[in-house]
Amino acid sequence: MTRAAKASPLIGIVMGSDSDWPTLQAAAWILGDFAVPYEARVVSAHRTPDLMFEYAATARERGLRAIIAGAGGAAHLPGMLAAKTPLPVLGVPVQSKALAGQDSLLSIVQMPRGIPVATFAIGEAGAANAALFAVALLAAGDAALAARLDAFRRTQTEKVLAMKLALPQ
Ligand code: RP5
Repeated sequence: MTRAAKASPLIGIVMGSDSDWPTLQAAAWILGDFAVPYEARVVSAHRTPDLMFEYAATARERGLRAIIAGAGGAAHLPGMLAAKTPLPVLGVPVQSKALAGQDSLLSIVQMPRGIPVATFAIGEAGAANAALFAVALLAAGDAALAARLDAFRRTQTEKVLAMKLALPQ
């Protein structure tokens, strides 16, 4: 376990099944890189509804500042967590087998007015971006973290500027 995963967590990463972990791991890697303490747990809206309620209802008092929630199929987890916590919930649609994650995306994004869920792209890119969004939320009150986010973005820019294309001979 990384140092960021051991310290008192600021970000909760939850998912409906361990089969979602290969996707949600992309969020954990980013938070680890930024040294943001997080926890990662399986909490299913459909199969452990009481645990889901308890997780959401106690998240703020446990010190979490945001929850990244990933699920696939009829993906109620992010919306139901948001219904039970005032913390920002960042929803990650996991790519499902039947509908390639379109079902997950639409289930998460179409929240009725009043209970928002910030919805990210399907799959690993969405998980990574949800973590970067969480970093940005925390960075608003943490100058050192803001500097790390600036550095990350500078590095990304430099990598793109250095890209060379092999032209056909
Ligand atoms: C959802 O059902 C999970 O989020 C997962 O994406 C999907 C399939 O779950 P498993 O059958 O792999 O456990 O609740």
